[in-house]
Amino acid sequence: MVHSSRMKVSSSVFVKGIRGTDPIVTDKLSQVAFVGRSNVGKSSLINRLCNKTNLVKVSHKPGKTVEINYFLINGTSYFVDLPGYGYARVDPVEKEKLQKLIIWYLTASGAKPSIVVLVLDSKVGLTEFDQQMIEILREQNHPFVLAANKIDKLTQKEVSQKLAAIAKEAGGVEVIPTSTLSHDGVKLLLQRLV
Ligand SMILES: Nc1nc2c(ncn2[C@@H]2O[C@H](COP(=O)(O)OP(=O)(O)OP(=O)(O)O)[C@@H](O)[C@H]2O)c(=O)[nH]1
Ligand SMILES: [Mg+2]
Repeated sequence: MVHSSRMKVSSSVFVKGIRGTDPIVTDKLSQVAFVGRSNVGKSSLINRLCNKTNLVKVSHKPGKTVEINYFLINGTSYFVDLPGYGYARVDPVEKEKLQKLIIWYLTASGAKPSIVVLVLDSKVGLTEFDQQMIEILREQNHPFVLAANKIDKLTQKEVSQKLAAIAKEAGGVEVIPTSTLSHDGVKLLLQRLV
């Protein structure tokens, strides 16, 4: 990542999508990985962080991202957009495949992300799947932060309550409230990824 106190994304380019072993996984450039339940806004957050509307495809339907997508940021690091897990209405066979791909990336691929952003829907809070993901991240010693996204769906008061609950349940992990609609927290999150 760029060594500046005020990180800015001045270029972002799609490199490739992978579904398994690939040299890019152990590339020497650092990678910031975005994981979380399907439909929480991982791809939208990457677009917002990069100031683009269409770098990554997003959809109202969960299960939009089906590969591990690499984006080159400022020519110096990667944002890695992972498929989502745990959405009830996604086809079970496809769900299982995506789940395996996510677990492979985090545990067996050899990837050493400099930080993982675990994205949540702040209205939903931490699900059992998210707790399992936190366990995996801890076991694998991947540094991570939580992005509590979609805070635009909550009132100010609800945001405080939800954030406190999430922070408590996550056991002291840093929680950054974000919205890709209002842009709240996006700059803060970006600084955290430097
Ligand atoms: N209200 C609100 N909606 C959001 C926000 N961020 C994303 N969305 C919407 O949530 C839906 C899913 O967004 P995506 O970015 O595709 O979510 P994802 O986590 O990448 O989903 P998968 O690829 O299926 O894992 C889209 O309809 C987005 O417009 C937000 O901050 N607030
Ligand atoms: Mg996505």
